[in-house]
Amino acid sequence: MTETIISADIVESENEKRRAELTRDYASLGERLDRRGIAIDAIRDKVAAFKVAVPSWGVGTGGTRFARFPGAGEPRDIFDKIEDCAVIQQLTQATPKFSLHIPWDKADANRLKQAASRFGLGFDAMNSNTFSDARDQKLSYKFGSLSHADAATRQQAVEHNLECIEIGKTIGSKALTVWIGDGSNFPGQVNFTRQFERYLDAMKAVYAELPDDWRLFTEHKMYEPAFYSTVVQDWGTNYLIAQELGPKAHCLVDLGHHAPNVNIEMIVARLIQFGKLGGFHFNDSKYGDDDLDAGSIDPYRLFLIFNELVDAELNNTKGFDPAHMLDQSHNVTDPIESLMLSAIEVQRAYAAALLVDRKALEGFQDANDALMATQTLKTAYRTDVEPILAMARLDSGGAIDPVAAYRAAGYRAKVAAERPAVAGGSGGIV
Ligand SMILES: [Mn+2]
Repeated sequence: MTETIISADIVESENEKRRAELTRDYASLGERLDRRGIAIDAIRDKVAAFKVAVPSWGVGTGGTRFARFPGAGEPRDIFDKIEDCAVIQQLTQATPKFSLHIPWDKADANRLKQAASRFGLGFDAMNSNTFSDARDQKLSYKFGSLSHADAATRQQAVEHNLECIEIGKTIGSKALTVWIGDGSNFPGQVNFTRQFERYLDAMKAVYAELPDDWRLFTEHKMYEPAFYSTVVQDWGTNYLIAQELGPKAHCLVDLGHHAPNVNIEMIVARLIQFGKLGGFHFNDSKYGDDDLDAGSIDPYRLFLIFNELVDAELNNTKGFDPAHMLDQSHNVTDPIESLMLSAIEVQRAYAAALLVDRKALEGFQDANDALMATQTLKTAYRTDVEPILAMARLDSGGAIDPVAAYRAAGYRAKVAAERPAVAGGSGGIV
């Protein structure tokens, strides 16, 4: 029996307030979907089975390069973070796994395992960090890590990634995500080719130690912290890396890591087609790597990405098994509330994409009927799938309205009293 943090009575009484309306809304939507030849229960079951991992660094308040304004009751260490993740899972039933960041979350592996299993949580991908210097680190990453000009610094970065794999093996993780900040700030500062060669050599050393049942995710990002050139700057370079390394290497797509207006759904389709889509860091952006809440700026783009994912899922595309993770920075909201709603937004995009009439769409595409083809997508996107999402949560033991239940429980005020504010913390803005 796993423990829960929010009292079951509170969740139940909050659900009771909304159960009758939800039942009616679900029946009404079910009738409308039935007219379109869609069985609502089948969609609900798929949504209930859809999970997205929470980043451990997401439950702390983030910051910008200008300042960080800490929130009340911020987690002080990984064990507080695990409790916050447990709340998110309890109320949404969408996030049974969370992702560790090393060295921020370094702790005794047995304690980590015990703390997670108390709440029935598991560990998602391990995330290494060679984009900042750890306190006791010998060589600095100021001028790069895995692609550094100095062999000893590269070796140190390789060893850090191997350590992440070792920790992950003991706690049951099955993937390593590598994002580096390496690049340059001035034309001429680095030789692009030599720098990338050094990176590939270092990554080959990491890949060589990857267990057979693990996957290696490399994450591209156009710029920042490097402002002139970045070693792993786009999906093309990312694809080259995955090809060079081998079958266990895949590309990770962070939605905020592209130039504005880039057609991310098309990148996703390409990576699927060539068997190299590893997974996602979901978030949203207006200008750059804003790390805003998933679906908060451009929910249609999120839907269009899921349109590609559902297409691959329904086609039983070989090797298609993307990892889903949130990667956001919460500066003005309660991180737990943002992460709950973001997990739901991702499920919403998935649910809506499941409603696309794919046979009709293919017909319109073959007939060059652009207007009806795009309307076919819009019909699915415009469908309010909220009753499906809420019913999936309710059936799984979660909350019909997770934010309402969370607020009714007074969790934030409770932890604010228990967790004195700490300077700095480990809120990430990656
Ligand atoms: Mn990311």
